[in-house]
Amino acid sequence: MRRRELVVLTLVGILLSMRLAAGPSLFVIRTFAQDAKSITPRITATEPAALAGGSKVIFKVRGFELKGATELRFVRPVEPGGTEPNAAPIRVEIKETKDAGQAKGLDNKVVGGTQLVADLTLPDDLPAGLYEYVIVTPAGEAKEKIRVLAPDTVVDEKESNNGFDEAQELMQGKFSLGSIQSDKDVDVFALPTRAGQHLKITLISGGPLLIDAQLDCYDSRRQFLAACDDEKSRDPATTFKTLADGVVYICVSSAHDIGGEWHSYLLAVEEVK
Ligand SMILES: [Ca+2]
Ligand SMILES: [Ca+2]
Repeated sequence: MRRRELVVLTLVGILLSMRLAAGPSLFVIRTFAQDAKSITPRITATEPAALAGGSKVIFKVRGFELKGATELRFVRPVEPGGTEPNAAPIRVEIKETKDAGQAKGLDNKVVGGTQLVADLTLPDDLPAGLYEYVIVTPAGEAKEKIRVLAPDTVVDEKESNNGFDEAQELMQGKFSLGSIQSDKDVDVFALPTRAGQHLKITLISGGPLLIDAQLDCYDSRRQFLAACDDEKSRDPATTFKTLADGVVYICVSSAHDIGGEWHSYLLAVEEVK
């Protein structure tokens, strides 16, 4: 028994000394990793939240270490059965890279304190899909993805649309590109529906770190139907079944009543079969 206890004590001693020895080195590794992370270019938000084919648009990207970027390029998504991805024919002119302003109520150490602004020209026949884009900076490359939509499916959100009586019409099969332009802004859309439709409403923000969007849906009698704040990320999505023919009101807002720069979104409506 005594010998077994001695063996156990010795093993515990060895394990403790290994842990003590590993402690400082793990700390050093972690500190190193954080330092490396802080100088790695990274994208946290865009304006707008998606791009439309056949348009000229000012594209703003926020993130870490984007100052001094020399190139922004888009990559065509690989089609099913296709080969390697290749450059998408989106014309890019970088206008400026600079420090970004203070994000409202947020720490720039979390959401990034630099930005890039570019003029984009997208051809009419650019296929819709999820495109990767790459920003080349002196500190390395940052990559993200953005949706490109067919020109005839996109409706720009238009103010004022702050209540049921001034709701903006949104037909099924269309997307709305919008933004919560100011604190307490609410964007209300009127969606014509038929009884018995199973609808899914999805909001994809330009940067869920910077906007915490909320969806609230009401029927034509203005009775509550469905709501969502966060789904898989801070971007909301909700599904419901319509009980009668008529308009469904979709209200987009900030869960914290915060709006302004970097509060862009893409609103999508689809019928679930
Ligand atoms: Ca708005
Ligand atoms: Ca509004």
